[in-house]
Amino acid sequence: MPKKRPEGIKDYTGPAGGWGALKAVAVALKAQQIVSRGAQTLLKSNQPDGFDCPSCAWPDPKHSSSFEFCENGAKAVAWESTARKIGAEFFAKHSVSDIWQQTDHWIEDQGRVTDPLRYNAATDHYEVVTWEEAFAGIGAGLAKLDDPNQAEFYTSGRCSNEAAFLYQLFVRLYGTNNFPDCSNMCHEATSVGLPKSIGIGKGTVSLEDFDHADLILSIGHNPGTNHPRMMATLREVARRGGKIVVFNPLKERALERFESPQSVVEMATFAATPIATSYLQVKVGGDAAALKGICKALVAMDTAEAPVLDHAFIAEHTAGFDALVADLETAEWADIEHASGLGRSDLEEVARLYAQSKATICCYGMGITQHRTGTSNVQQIANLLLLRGNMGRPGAGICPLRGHSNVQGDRTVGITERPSPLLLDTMRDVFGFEPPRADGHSVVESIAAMRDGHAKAVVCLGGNLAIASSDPQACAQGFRNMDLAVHITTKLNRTHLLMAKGATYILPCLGRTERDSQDGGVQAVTVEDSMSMVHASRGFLMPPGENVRSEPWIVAGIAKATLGAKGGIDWDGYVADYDRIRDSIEAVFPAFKDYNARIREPGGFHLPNSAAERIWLTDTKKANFIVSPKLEEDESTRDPSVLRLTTLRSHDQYNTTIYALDDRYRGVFGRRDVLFMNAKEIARLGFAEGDVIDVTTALEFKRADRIVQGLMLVEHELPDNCCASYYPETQPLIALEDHDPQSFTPSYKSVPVQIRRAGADDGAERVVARAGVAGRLTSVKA
Ligand SMILES: Nc1nc2c(c(=O)[nH]1)N[C@H]1C(S)=C(S)[C@@H](COP(=O)(O)OP(=O)(O)OC[C@H]3O[C@@H](n4cnc5c(=O)[nH]c(N)nc54)[C@H](O)[C@@H]3O)O[C@H]1N2
Ligand SMILES: Nc1nc2c(c(=O)[nH]1)N[C@H]1C(S)=C(S)[C@@H](COP(=O)(O)OP(=O)(O)OC[C@H]3O[C@@H](n4cnc5c(=O)[nH]c(N)nc54)[C@H](O)[C@@H]3O)O[C@H]1N2
Ligand SMILES: [Mo]
Repeated sequence: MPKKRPEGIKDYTGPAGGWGALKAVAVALKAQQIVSRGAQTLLKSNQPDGFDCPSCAWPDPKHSSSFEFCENGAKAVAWESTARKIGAEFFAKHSVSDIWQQTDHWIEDQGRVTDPLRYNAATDHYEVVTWEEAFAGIGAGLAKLDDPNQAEFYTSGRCSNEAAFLYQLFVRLYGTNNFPDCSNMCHEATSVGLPKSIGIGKGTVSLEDFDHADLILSIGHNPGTNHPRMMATLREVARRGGKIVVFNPLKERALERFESPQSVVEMATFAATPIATSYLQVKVGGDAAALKGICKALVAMDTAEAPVLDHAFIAEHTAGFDALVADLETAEWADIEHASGLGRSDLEEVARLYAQSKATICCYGMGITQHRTGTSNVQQIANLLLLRGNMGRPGAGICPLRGHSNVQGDRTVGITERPSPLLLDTMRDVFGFEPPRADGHSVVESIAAMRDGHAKAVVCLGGNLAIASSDPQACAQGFRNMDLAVHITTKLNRTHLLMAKGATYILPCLGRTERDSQDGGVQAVTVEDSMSMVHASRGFLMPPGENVRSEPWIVAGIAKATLGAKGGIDWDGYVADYDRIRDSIEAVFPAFKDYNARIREPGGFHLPNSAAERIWLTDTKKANFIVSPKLEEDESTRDPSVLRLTTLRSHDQYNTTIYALDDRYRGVFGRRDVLFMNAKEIARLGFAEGDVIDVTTALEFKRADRIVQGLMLVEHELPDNCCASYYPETQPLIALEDHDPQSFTPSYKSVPVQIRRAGADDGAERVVARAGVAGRLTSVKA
């Protein structure tokens, strides 16, 4: 008899994709009341003449079929092009304290913001103001700071190259490099780690390489949910006999079996394609050890008679090989097995598969980067690929799965808190001013500066910074300390409810799907995908209101109000015709040669990638093998009550945006208040599935308010000593100081925690408390 599961928990036995995905698209469109408008919108996404899907950064195939959208892309588009709107009436009716009491899902679901707003502390309401009033207030607030370094300028990765470039120009003219950016919480380990290894902080493969790879190593990412269009690529690899080896503590359904919603045959026959050849359930945070084990096994297999390493490549193209081998030789198998949770024979088998593969691609995501060892994890992936020359040839290379649809482009056009001297010199030469030279703040450093009273103003170009960052206690304090907070946004979210002690403004902007008309006519913007392809994106839906403006227009408005004539920039000229912004981008970044001409070609163009051409822009002018630190001792082995928590996205969310409370492939419906653990571990700690527990931070960062209350234990296949839960509900457990020291990426995916029994379940609505941020995040019973 099947075991009885707690409320909202079911066994999910089907493949990923399939009819469930199509049904979910219909439900998402209906919920946003845009059935006919939405269907038409979707047909334009990721088409040569359409808009770039705002959901993920997976590239578009050469010949976009009219099906080049996916379930989660559809949800993102539906969420943006919703018919619901909030303007003066909504904000007159609801005080900020009232809105605060609502769930995050409710807050965003109210619809698109249609007017500029300023908070009135006397009434506790946001009130509609004119754009002139908003710009005047913001400009005066920024201009009066003693030191420009007291302002923080956040960017979330949905913003276009054009908006990002104007933003960095404005901020550098203003006088700071404080550019906290969502990539600081995401692929910063890639941006910091890979330049030292291979001389460029980006992936080296293109989509065509997947047609030529024998082996795909897929580490720490969940494409069925987060990059669904990638599933078509993995399915093709699997169907032509390519091997796919997965490293993931959770059994993610799409990586096991996938049914293509675009394949008539699979849909009609329910015949899913098996994806993973082997599925290794590495311990949370155990990848460093696993990668070391594979490298060690590979080096041990290499003999003069039967070499498995690419010695010619190593000699010609790399540095540091001997030091790497020496380190691998000293690593003990017992330590590797213990830290990775995987057996030596399994890792040796992966090494064998790898040795047999003529061309290998390694794909990875947040399971690799969001650890204290994030940067060295990325470098170890590079080591593994370099050992067999799998870099810069067809079918081979490194493939970081980027997050936001233009997070890579924002970086390329200058959003960086640690700018190179070359970037600053070129900015000086092109624009005739001396940009600030000192490094600025990343996200963790910005939040600390805000919390500790060093920062006085914050401007957020998109995103939901206070909820996306670790340590909501620090974030809430930080935002409330501000003299000025400005949010450029499509929708309302909880960060906008953390009122500055001075002024708080919300400025409503257009989304990707919408027509952007300026004096020079209808404009297109450009974005760069995960594989360095730059292409145009043109929205066509009518904006949700006449007061909603484009991001470049808003950035230029703030710049004019703050800087006046300083710098002599023709902001209005830029806004009238975005071709002029692109001309300036090209002037600063020569890789964008003939930018305006080339984005008019269908599909856009590819930015040069030095490592893909085996040009190594490193200190040694070679690709560097970088020895990883000694295997970190797993604290939980010293204290068996300590578990390692990893924080995940559900299938129904986009980062902090919760579309709905289901996580279909993991069998969770109508709730997010769960902690996944394996059945044996639940029993070992004296609990049963369905028990309600509180989770606290353990070890170094333990603190009384680092607690999340009222989570329900759910059995899920996970390694021992590990547990998993949803982001952002578990944010209060993660200390701001718990991050990778090299890249400052928060350690979102290995948080030491303990669990204890919560109050008895009385059937009342349970709330996931956010310590220090009174109010609820996601109520359980919708
Ligand atoms: N629909 C949708 N699409 C998205 C997003 C979204 O929220 N929703 N977010 C976008 C953004 S910004 C990003 S960065 C990407 C994120 O895309 P992913 O990188 O796929 O993100 P996550 O869901 O955080 O988790 C990744 C996987 O890592 C595994 N994992 C957890 N800890 C470990 C570990 O220690 N080792 C290993 N090997 N694996 C581990 C988890 O089980 C999970 O399967 O997706 C982008 N696309
Ligand atoms: N515990 C834990 N924390 C994490 C992660 C994790 O895996 N675990 N992942 C991290 C990662 S990878 C990332 S990238 C960050 C995400 O951090 P952010 O990028 O800051 O967060 P999002 O939730 O993507 O931001 C959503 C908000 O963006 C606004 N928005 C949407 N579209 C637009 C637009 O077109 N223009 C503008 N101006 N605004 C828009 C809306 O107000 C929406 O509420 O979170 C990080 N936090
Ligand atoms: Mo991300």
